Amino acid sequence: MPVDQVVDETGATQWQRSPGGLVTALHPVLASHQGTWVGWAGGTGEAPEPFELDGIKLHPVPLSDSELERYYEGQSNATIWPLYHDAVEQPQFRRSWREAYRVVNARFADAASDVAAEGATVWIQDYQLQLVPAMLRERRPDLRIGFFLHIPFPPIELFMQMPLRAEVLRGLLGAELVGFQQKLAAQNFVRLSRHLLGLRYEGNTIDVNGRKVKAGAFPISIDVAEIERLAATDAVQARAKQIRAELGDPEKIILGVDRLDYTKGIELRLKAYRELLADGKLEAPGTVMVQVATPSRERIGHYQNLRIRVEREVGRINGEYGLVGQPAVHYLHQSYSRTELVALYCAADVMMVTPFRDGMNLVAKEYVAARTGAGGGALVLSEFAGAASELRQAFLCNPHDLDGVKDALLRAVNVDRTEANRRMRIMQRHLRAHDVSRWARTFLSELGVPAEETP
Ligand code: GDG
Repeated sequence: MPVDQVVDETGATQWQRSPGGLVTALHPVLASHQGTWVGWAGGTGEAPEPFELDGIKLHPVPLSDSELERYYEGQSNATIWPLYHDAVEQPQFRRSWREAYRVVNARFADAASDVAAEGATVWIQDYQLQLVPAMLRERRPDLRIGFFLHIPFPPIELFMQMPLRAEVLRGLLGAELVGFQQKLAAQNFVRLSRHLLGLRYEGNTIDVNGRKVKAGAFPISIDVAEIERLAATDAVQARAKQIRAELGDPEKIILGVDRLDYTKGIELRLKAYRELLADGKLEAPGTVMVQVATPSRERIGHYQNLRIRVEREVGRINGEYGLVGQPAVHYLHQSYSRTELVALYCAADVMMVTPFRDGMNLVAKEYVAARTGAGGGALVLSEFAGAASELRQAFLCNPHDLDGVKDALLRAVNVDRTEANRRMRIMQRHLRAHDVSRWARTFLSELGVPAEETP
């Protein structure tokens, strides 16, 4: 759920809305239509009672300790997440995880079925809930059901590895509209329906025993106006200057901001930087790298191994190229406020976004939006991030080709200001016309929601 629990001055626990594009986009629609957000509130054991916050109703669904382990960390994040990201890490398959996935998906379907009014629209989000569309349709045939997948949808050969494959596909086909970040993902899905279930399709419309299911690409975006506004505040500008000063006023700051996830190519980006230092093409402390790696899914083995590898690489770079009081890489395994992130975007000359596979990647879009005022700035972007289809003026690279990444980084570091501004302006114009409200509006109207009821 888009809320965090905070303790106020009196020591009482309160709910607070957490920032984020999805909630910003959906909040107005939910608030004006007595909408309910059904979700997991975090934590295990009994769920909090339903409550209202800022005009929207929140309906928490509980998870037990063992479901957290089997459904969330297991089936969602150790089976589906790696499988859907090109198996960058080996997906793990366990029967007990699958069962927990079914049980929890059914619980979400029950909850949605309980709160939805007659003929209501239900929009289900992401890979943790792929069985819900069909489960909900069975319970409530009167509802209008949409589904959006935030992560990639894999090619047939990979999807076919999953023991739960037919159930997941039938689950998704319970929706009237299944949305993806990319056209290719929608095509994978449509072809898979024929391959696995023998269903016929025309264009992107699948015939499920006489019922039409549409698939389509709806690239998600950010709240551009909010980032632009934040970046323009005196506080953020002052903080950006201060960050530069604290880093020793280097000529160039290279930034990475990611959840510490093996899909994001953090280790690769550090290697590219190290080799450029070794080649003498970059030098520290004239150039400094800052890597924010927000803690994520810390109980899962893949993530624990990644942390060890990344931290070893950071230690190696600083050992070889740092000076007393002047590390070559500042590595921050911490979470930051939104304002601090935007200040970092404003302070950075080069942003590196180098995932091996990423549904979209909002950090790339946030960096571009944050550069509106200050000018300059260069984005190094992996061709395997969904964002690469839109941000064509970035320094694009193939993350599987280390020399290519080094080359893109070097070009970004050395780009002149006029060229940097030209590239940024084109991307900024694109983002302003394609913000997260437009994403939500486009999806909902394709689902058949009347225009006056969309954001
Ligand atoms: C999934 C898909 C798709 C990061 N660290 C902090 C923080 N963040 C914020 C960023 C950005 C968001 O988290 C991360 O979004 P991404 O898109 O980069 O990546 P995923 O988390 O993997 O998201 C992805 C996305 O869903 C949306 O559909 O784009 O492909 O994998 O907004 O700014 N925010 C704060 N502190 C941090 O330390 N406040």
